[in-house]
Amino acid sequence: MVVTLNPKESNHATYQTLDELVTALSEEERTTYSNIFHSIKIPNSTFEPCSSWSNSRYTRNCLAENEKFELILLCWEEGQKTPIHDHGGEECWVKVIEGELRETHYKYNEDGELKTGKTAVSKTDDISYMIDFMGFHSLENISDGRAMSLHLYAKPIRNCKIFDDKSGQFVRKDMNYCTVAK
Ligand code: CSS
Ligand code: FE2
Repeated sequence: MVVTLNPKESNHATYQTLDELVTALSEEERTTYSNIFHSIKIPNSTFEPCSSWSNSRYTRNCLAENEKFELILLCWEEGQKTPIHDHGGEECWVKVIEGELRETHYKYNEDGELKTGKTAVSKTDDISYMIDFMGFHSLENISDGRAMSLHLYAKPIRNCKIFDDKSGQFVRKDMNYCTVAK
């Protein structure tokens, strides 16, 4: 961890390696996670050895996981997207490492119909936040090529609700990792 003195904000810490980030998240309370996640200064090259790619779906690569949080690298081929989903009651921060993601929000209206809400585009280094009371969302890689994003979930998301296009209903699904960092 590097502590720099900034005239506006003294003792502002930045996290320059995955080890520093994981140590901070392990030691600190969840209320500080937003600050920590906004203070990440890890070079993109750090994430390349942790990446994996599939033509059939985006991959979920576990960088760290314990009872407090999980830190996952998502690797997206061009055009890949998530189904509409919730976050199993947990908090979710997403930082774009490389590329551009479009987020679309969904909510039920008073008639029980699932409606599209706001959309937002996140570019490299942008951070977004999601929690179940904000509704459901989906993410899509809209880059001309691959994208990578870093996801912090607190606590870990063991299962979540995924929208099933065929039945038009949400179904609860267990979450899996494609790779696990040693
Ligand atoms: N929740 C999805 C990614 S969008 S936040 C997942 O972990 O697969
Ligand atoms: Fe999500």
